Amino acid sequence: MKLSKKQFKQDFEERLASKFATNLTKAGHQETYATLASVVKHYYSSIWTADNQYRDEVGKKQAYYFSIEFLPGKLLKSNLLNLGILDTVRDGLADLGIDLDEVAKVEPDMAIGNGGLGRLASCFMDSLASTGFPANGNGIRYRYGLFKQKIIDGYQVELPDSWLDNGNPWEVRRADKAVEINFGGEVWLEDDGKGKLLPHYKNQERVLAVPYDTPMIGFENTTVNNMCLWRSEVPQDLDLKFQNLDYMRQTSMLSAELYPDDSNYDGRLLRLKQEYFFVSAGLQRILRHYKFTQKKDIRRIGDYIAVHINDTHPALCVPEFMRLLIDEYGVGWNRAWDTTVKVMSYTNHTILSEALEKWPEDMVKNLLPRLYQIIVEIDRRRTAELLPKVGATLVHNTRIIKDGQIHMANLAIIGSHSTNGVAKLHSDLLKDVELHDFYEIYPERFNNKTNGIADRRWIQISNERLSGVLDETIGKTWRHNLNDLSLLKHFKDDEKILKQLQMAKYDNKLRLAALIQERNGITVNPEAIFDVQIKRLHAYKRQLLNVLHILKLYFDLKDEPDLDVVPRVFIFGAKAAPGYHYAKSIIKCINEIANMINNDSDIDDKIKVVFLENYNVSLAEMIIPAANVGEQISLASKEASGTSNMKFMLNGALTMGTLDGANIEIFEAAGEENNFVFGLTKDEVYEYYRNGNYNARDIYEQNPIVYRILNSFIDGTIPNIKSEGREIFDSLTIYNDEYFVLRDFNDYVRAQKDLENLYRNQTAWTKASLMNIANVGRFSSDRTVREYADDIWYIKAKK
Ligand code: GLS
Repeated sequence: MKLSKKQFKQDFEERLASKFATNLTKAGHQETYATLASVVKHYYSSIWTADNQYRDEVGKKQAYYFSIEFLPGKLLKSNLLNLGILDTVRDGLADLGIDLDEVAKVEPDMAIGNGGLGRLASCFMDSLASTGFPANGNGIRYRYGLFKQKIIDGYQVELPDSWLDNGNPWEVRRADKAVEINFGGEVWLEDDGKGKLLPHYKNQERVLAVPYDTPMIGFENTTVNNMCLWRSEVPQDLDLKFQNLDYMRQTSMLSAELYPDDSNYDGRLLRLKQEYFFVSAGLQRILRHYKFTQKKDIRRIGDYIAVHINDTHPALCVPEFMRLLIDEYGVGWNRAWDTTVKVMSYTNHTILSEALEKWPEDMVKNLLPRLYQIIVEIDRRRTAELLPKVGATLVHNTRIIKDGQIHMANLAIIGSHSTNGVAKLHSDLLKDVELHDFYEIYPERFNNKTNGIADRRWIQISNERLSGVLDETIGKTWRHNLNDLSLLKHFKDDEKILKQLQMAKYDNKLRLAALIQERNGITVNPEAIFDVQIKRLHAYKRQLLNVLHILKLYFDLKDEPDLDVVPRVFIFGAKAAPGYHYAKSIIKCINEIANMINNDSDIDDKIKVVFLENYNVSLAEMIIPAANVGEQISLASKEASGTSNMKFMLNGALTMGTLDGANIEIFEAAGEENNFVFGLTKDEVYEYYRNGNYNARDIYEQNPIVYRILNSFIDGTIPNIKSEGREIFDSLTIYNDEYFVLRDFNDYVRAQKDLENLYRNQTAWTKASLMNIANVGRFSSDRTVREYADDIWYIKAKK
């Protein structure tokens, strides 16, 4: 949009006066932020309204991304950037004596997601709007987002994330578009007199779902999509006898809290209720909107909408869409089924067995009696149809209802036309191993869509320093098309450009060093290698392997204080699920090891260990631009894709990584020689599984370095970790090291040595860094969403 600085300043001052009855000299940070957001909202509202109008008139097909998590972070700067007014507003505010960066800090992170899965959904939201696709989000407006992490005495303590206390300026409550959701009670079918069976209900629990819409603004275009988040409330016309506190409490509980577990299935009733709540609400709204705007035959709806099931949490989309089509809109079963399969598509985000949702049949039957009937019928018809074609074994292995449980992945695969994984290796594993039986039956449904990242947030906003160097070196087209970063390759031997890249990195390191000083009271040397591992704390991600290596360096230096090492700052950021004891023990150990090393005068500046508490999107935006190295060291086959690996690459960090998830594609793109590859391959891991011949205890007993390191967890070397140290020691030596940490240790140490050697040669290092940046284009989520749009949803971008 076009905006002059003068106009902006006038709008801002007027709004400040009308909204808060105050002026520039008296306004506090909250008032300044709320005023700014309100002005920005005014700017985009007309674009949003116009785009909605356009969609209704043109009636093009739209996609709806159903996700139980989104992780947008802060929206102020990205809205400004996408509207094309970031610089104007920054300058205008500066004229008024206000620092935009300070104002931006006031906004709470919108953290209604756990980790990679939720963040991916938000990257997609940005990219869908920025590439001009009509595609909307659908989720839950949790009153409390992901917990805030405090580190107290080395332990993780969880505090509530009450992010809505000061209001949310971006959202629009649409009470007129509320829908009702029903749970429990009894249902029976009765002939309607014309030979049609219709459901009748008794004693249902009624909940109102109220949508809150947040605009997803495209980058310098006219597209504004909608992220619709549902809040649960008590229906206003509810009989007085139900209007009791208990009922109100229960109802508001539904959208009260995000489940704080990543890649883990939680079998609690409330979670199942949440899943049905946002699925039913979203589908009802879509169908109503279709009826209202298109006025076309409901049986053609498959030509106008695509619904995406993001992981299994929204898999109830399949039976709920069937229910709505059949019971509410009078469509016959066969037509409803064909339409459902045509409309739905599904992404699998993990092969970890603990993440695969299965709900007890009785639970589903009691909570969602009509849906249960429909699921049983889907299963029955499919079994009857497929038995003669593919035989009993395949049918049995792929049934939706098995052993008294409803298998959500099976429901999603069967009820949709597309199942994709999120990186090549992961998609291959789905086809070849994890979902092989499904692949035998529906080979055409399987495909890969390698994840991507919203590059605008992950460089233009978070790394202005590097962005500036790029603009000056290769022009600005990369800001619209990330593939244009490949132009940078021409400069790989240009000393001047390499120097500038180094300086940009150095400045970002200074910024992070200041933050570390402020938050942790630790002084770090900006010349040191900033070696970063930021992600959820999970055993398969192997933060522990990183820790063992740090201990090795520490003991090496204790033995030989004059050892010639390149100084390193090891930086961690990670939340553990509150109930994940082992992960919390690792956090405690990292913090105690940090205390031990940082306060050891023998070590001086050579190693520093920093655990930054409350890792979230905003913190990632500070850390990643300053990283020299990104640790992507999951056990091969376990990390479906990873996406922080792409953010590090974009910001010129080198990857220390295993051949897992999207790392493999990163190494392909940027060259193994420009990164550090180590560890077992997926095939070697599976070979161990087949033979059952891994013996971690042998490594512990036979490798004196490993022996010493592991003993330090239990012999008092590392202070204050009595039970936690024991737990970790036992997991490796007695419980046979589930994630092959000890098996990969030597090769990891070797790769770390290679890394150190390369860092000694700053020109060679920066060249490798440049090659990573230059080859990152394909990891833009603009590319990813285009593939979804073309191959799965069949939607077209606005020209
Ligand atoms: C995850 C995977 O663990 C990540 O590897 C992946 O990048 C992400 C997005 O596809 O999805 N699955 C999950 O349950 N949480 C994740 O972060």
